[in-house]
Amino acid sequence: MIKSEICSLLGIKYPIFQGGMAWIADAKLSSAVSEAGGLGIIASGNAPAEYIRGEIRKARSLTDKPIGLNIMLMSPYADEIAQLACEEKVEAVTTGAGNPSKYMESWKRANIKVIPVVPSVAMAKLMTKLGASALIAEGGESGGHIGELTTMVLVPQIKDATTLPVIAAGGIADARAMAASFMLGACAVQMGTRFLSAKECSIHPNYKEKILKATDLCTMVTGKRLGHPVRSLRTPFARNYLKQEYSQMSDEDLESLGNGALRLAVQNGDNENGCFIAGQSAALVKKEQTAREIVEEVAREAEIILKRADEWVK
Ligand code: TUI
Repeated sequence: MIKSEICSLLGIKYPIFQGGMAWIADAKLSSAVSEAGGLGIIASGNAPAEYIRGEIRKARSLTDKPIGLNIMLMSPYADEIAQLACEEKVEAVTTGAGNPSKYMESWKRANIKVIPVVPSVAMAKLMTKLGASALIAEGGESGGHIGELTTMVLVPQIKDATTLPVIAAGGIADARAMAASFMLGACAVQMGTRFLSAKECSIHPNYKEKILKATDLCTMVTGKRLGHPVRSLRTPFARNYLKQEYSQMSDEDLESLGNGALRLAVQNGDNENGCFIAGQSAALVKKEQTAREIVEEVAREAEIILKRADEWVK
């Protein structure tokens, strides 16, 4: 079985995380992934703390396996949710879209494993110094808010910059990418887009259909003008947003154009006004499966690929 240091660190069977996707990664999806032996992660996104508390408790009622909480650091509720993680004693906190330094001590005191997303070597060194338990190296192939570098170049650089376990993310939706990640020095992977196809993922059917039909050039990046690039499916919303970035529209109006668009995609399946966040690996997601089928298939096939690796060298 494919195993690594992350499994003993977190008490999970397979070295597979489910990404903390805002509005999407709820109690149902995350508990299904954890039950299957991966690490299910509840996403806080921009949601209020009490809503997240409810999701954590619901997940606890559905699984007794470890669960993670992703804290989106640009959220207006980030302080409260950081505190909530301690109160609810989640096993692991992952962070995104910012620097979690000011929370690290309190999480460590609460015995929570802290696993930040690090988009650069400098951030990896800082998080290592401040006592993170592991690091997620997320390349720009991923969906949502992205950094500058690709997974292929980021993972080995982060690996060289830290002694901590490294989790690869961005562009990973199947066993081949998992095996490749291990070759780059990672000891686990995080998949977001692949789990959008999970039966337990409660996104609108229009969203799921778009993922299953996605092809190679189906995603694009918007938001560069405001300094927060976001990868999503190439839809009328994304095309229009990009057009407005090159128009005279004020920064404030541009920002409000994006507000609520992800929620419209997730809950209403709004093909015109929704922002359908997805990574470049959407084109590799072919069918709907249970979270268990996804976790077990990716783990089993990655093991086969890695075992065969010696056949390539004569
Ligand atoms: O966070 C993500 N993905 C996300 S967050 C999100 S919600 C959002 N929507 C619009 C604009 C911004 C956010 C949707 N998808 N992935 C992890 C990630 N973290 N990617 C990049 C980063 C990151 C960037 C800068 C982590 C740390 C960082 O540090 C900068 C600093 O403060 O030094």
